[in-house]
Amino acid sequence: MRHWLTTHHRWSGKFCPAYILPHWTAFKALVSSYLDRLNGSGDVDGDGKVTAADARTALRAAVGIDDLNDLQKAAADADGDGKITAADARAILHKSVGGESA
Ligand SMILES: [Ca+2]
Ligand SMILES: [Ca+2]
Repeated sequence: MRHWLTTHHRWSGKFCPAYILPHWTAFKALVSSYLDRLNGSGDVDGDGKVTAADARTALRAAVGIDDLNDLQKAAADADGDGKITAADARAILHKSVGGESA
């Protein structure tokens, strides 16, 4: 999984406060599980529900009207191909009305 938690390849580790280290693994696991839940979830606006508004936002991004931040892009990419397209918007809309995502 590609993400921003990977440390820099030249990171020495010597400036990391010792009291953080015992919690770092747990923190990384927490963030990873959050990102896994988010990826392709369709909840583009992050309100915890998948609705037609999420589909509309994804469609606006697909046609270039709106820019999404990285978290929104991850949520909007319903089919996981790395791009936001009309197919993702359709899948989100389908999910919002109770169907399974594509
Ligand atoms: Ca939403
Ligand atoms: Ca996609």
